[in-house]
Amino acid sequence: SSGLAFRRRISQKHVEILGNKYPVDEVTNVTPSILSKVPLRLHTKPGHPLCTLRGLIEEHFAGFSHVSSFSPVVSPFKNFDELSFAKDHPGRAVTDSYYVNKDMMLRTHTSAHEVEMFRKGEDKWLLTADVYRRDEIDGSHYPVFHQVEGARIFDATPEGVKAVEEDNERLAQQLAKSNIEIEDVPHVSPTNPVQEGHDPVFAELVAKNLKLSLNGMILKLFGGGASKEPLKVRWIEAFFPFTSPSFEVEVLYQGKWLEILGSGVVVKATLDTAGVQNKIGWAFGLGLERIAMVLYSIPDIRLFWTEDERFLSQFKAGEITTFKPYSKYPACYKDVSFWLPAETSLHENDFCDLVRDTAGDLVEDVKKVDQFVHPKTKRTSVCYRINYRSMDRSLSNEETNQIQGQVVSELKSRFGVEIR
Ligand code: FA5
Ligand code: MG
Repeated sequence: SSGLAFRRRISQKHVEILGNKYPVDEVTNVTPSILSKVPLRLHTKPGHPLCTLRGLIEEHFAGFSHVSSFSPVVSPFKNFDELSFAKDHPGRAVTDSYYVNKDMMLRTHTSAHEVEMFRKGEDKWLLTADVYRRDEIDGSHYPVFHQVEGARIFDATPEGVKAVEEDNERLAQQLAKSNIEIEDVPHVSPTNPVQEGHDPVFAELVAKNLKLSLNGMILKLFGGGASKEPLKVRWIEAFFPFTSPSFEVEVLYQGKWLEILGSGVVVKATLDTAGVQNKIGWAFGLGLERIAMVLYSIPDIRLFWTEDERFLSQFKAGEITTFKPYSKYPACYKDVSFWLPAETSLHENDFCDLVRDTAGDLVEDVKKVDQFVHPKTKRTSVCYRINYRSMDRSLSNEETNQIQGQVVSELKSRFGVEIR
């Protein structure tokens, strides 16, 4: 349904992304509002909080090369297959990812470039980029966000073992002097195994190196305050098709555990594909917005995209300061209830994209507030509540009604629903 909806809306044969033209087909579901974000590259704008945070991370990983110039348009092969994703992985669905057409998509994570980076022959690298996922709408979800991917590989030789051991000792000493409280999980376990073909002792040392390196980074980012309370970090067993063992990291911030990254020991298949032999190492991928919202006290993820000087002027390159919110403008709630046509399934993400595409950043939140099946006709009725609120000004009721009117008419013309 998404591809059709898109074509009905912009009846062009091609979409243009960063100067390249891509033919539109029945799979296409990128929207004009998403495409307008691609050239912005917030992580490269000096003074922007995301750019400053990227800089601090690059500073921490001294000696790592860094790249931030890859195009977000990649093949599904690169985003998924090359990273050992199963053929039926849900992330591949058109409801979850943005497809330019059947052959190309917008990357859903920076891991899409792992093989490419390893193929360059780099042993230590960082990569920052914008990534795209179809998702719900609220204050902490946006269909475009930014990730930093990092990796380090060691020679699978006795000298390599020695190098990791020495590095682990150095990193452990740095952490020992700091005010950090770490809840750990075993480096390997029956449910989080060493890969076949990896020396278990070496693999454990590498996992330990990963944890020490990232704990050091977290301490640098979050541990700067004068608080006497120790910084609390917890490691959790995780699963990714392209790492084993795998971990996620959460940081306790203002009473809540916040997931900031995924990581693990790189699967051999990734390095093999990249033509890298006799090496073993780790990789991680972290969300810049997640961390920036906490460090700068930025309350709404849309703010990263605003051009309002009251936002931008508060930040200085290289410095983390607390954001002082300017006045919050009133919210305006509008409901829309409709019958789904019998033969259509309207995914929640289709609805959210339609709203985002019509109302842009004037929409703060979308919630499904009701759904039922009519006992006789068996038709499904749904009701969504849209919260309109500008971050820059007060919206008049006329303006909100007009936007809501557009949402309703788009809904009818794109999906053929019957408004109740
Ligand atoms: C990944 O994207 C993996 N590629 C990470 C990885 C890399 C694992 C290398 C192993 C080795 P995940 O989907 O969990 O994993 O996202 C990683 C981080 O991105 C999350 O921890 C979070 O900080 C951030 N993130 C994920 N989804 C969102 C979102 N919708 N909005 C903001 N940040 C997000
Ligand atoms: Mg995750």
